Amino acid sequence: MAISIFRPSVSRPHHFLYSANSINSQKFSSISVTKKPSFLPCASSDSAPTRQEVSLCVGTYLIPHPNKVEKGGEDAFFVSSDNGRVIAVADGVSGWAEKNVDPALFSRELMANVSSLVGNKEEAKYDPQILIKGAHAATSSIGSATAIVAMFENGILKIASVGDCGLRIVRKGQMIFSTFPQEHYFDCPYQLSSEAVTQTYLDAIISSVDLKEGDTIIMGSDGLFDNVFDQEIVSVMTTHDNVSNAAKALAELAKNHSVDIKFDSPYSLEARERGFDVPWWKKVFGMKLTGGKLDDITVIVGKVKSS
Ligand SMILES: [Mn+2]
Repeated sequence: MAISIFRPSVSRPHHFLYSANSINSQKFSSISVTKKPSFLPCASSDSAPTRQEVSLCVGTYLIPHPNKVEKGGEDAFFVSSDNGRVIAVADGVSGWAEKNVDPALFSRELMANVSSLVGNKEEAKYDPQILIKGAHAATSSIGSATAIVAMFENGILKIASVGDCGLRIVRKGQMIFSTFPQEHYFDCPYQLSSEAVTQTYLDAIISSVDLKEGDTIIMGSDGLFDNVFDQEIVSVMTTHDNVSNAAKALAELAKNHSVDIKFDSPYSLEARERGFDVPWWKKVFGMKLTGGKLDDITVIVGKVKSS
């Protein structure tokens, strides 16, 4: 469906919502078989624009944690049907499994609520923080999740993020924008939760970026950013013009790094900086903590096109 960003919601939205429920319906023959990339075609304006209109082409890819392939992992994401005017990722906090709670329930319901609010609630359509507020309030599952929501409107990307999902923007081979993770301590991110004591939309980091034609947005769960350096993201973006291929290539790079015990990943670098490392007697032999981080990996790539 093609809708210019200056005329959002001209028809009933049919959003693309992905969660483990849908991945369960896919046939998995092995860990390496993943959900096919999804592709939302570019918009083309059918009226004479008063100025150059821009819209997004969006590609997505999700690879579940190797031990969670059967259930589809605990990440969930959302791409609105109007060329990805709204994109979002939620990452269910895995610690809930220790309390016999499926961590995927909260993240999936949160994204389902994002989907219904974008389709139905006027005030939530244009403010990502208000969208997070509404989706969180409507979520009744037990659990918690980190979440990021971005909205593209009139050439401006508005972003709200709670926790350690992330977003990068690449322009002409350079990373020009990056979100920063919020955490209580190492490996414990800010999160939206069923419990009253945790974070809310008020804790979200809010950003706004003017986008130009050709810019690329990379949104993902920490499974991407803990395993792939920003420079690698830039390099994948410069070698893949197609957003679906780019999302798939990034997710597969993250997956490969995540299972490589020798790779000095962003995650292992961060861990060492925080004082986590191999025991002293291993350091004597020149050893250090390395390796990627096994996790669900969600990647959304959006490219700004003139309509
Ligand atoms: Mn994660």
